[in-house]
Amino acid sequence: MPVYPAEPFRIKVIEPIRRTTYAERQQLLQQAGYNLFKLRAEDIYIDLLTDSGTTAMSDHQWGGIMQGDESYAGARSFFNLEAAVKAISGFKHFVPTHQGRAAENILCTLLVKPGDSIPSNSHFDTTGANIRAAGGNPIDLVIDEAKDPAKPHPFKGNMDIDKLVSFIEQTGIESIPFGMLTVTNNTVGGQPVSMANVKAVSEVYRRYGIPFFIDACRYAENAYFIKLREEGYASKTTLEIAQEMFSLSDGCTMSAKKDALANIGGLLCMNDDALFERTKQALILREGFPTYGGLAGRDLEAMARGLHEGLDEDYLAYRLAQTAYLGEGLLAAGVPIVQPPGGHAIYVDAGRFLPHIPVEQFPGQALVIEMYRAGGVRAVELGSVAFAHPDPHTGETVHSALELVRLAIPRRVYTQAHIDYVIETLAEIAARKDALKGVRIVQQPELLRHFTAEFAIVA
Ligand code: P61
Repeated sequence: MPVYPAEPFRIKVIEPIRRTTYAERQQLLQQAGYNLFKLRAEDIYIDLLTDSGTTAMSDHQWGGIMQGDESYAGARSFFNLEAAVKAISGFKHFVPTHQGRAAENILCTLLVKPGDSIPSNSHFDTTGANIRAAGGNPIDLVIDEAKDPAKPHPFKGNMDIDKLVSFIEQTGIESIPFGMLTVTNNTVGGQPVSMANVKAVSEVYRRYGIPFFIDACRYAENAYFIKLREEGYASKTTLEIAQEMFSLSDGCTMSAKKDALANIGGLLCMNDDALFERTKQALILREGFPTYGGLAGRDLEAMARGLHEGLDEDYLAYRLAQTAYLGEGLLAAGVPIVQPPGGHAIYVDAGRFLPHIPVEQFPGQALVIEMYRAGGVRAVELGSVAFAHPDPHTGETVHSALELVRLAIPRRVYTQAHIDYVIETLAEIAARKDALKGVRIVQQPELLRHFTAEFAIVA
């Protein structure tokens, strides 16, 4: 039996959740066009849609909410945030933004020209969409091991350095305004990137004079994986590991809704003085004045305090062990997952779990529908619904390499009994999985279709 880690906190405030009946869920699914983004959250029992913005904040953070300085310019809360950002990241400049994607949007608007390419280990969908919206091409160069869900690798999120070098050689540096690296690598399963890999990526980008931006949403979980798994880091603090990682780059985008333990917020950090001047202008146009960036002073305060708490090693040990507990429980129930378990989520290999459903009928979507119908559990499809796109040359649909379903764990929210309930729900589905049916898309938007597309069950 996997061991459930004891929580390094106790509960001071609770939020009731309600179990619906099977018949209610059947009807709610139909009304939602079988898209779980369209359900009302209060009709969900265990919500594993995302770990983004769903954190339970601490009493210290809630205290900061009361003390937020709401001044338009020069608020005290901004300077508290600045102190935290500088202590952890060491970057010369930063602006707050309302979310991670706003930071990506500003960076892409300022630097990407039509026809440019931005390499990364794997871009998340918002990053890819922001690059495409500016006319560029997001390029994923993750190591081959990441493409095999069953294959364990301690740093499965790594960039393939050989692929990066040949990509740069073939493309030419004129068409690569900056390069990225996502830590942890959400797209391939919340998998960490090793410090050795960050160093190698940094060395390549610097050799070619390409500015290096880290997508740092889950940098603290990544730092703790490095501490646990990489030689030479066991006695370093996660803060020291994070500082070393950031020092190898030229800037970062960050959604504060993950490892900064906040419900809203983002950051765009950089060392380049000229780029920072342009960033402030773009920020004023889109988000707000540079000392609040689209957020209330209280949000800046919650972020400042959350950034420190997110690096706490008792919390990180608990966090990663809770995720591993869910992963091991699912494996024991015969549910194939991306191995090893990631930091913020377990990714079920729906393609392998439901081999009788072809990719054109979206096995991942079929599974998330059934998880809700059977147990009121919400997860998200991260397969061909989220990632399939037309080939730029032939126009034909390129399906996702993997048909995954993500069970993301909100930080400090659910207990062992909740996690056990999720395992039991999937175990029950596993026993009758061959009867599950695929889906087809009835309507969809042009970009980021998984948020709003509607489906019908294939007869
Ligand atoms: C998530 F279904 N992630 O994982 P923002 N980079 C990375 C992210 O994971 C990320 C962002 C940038 C989310 C929220 C989400 O289609 C979806 O603060 C590695 O959300 O703008 C966000 O940060 C963007 C879920 C986003 C989705 C888009 O659940």
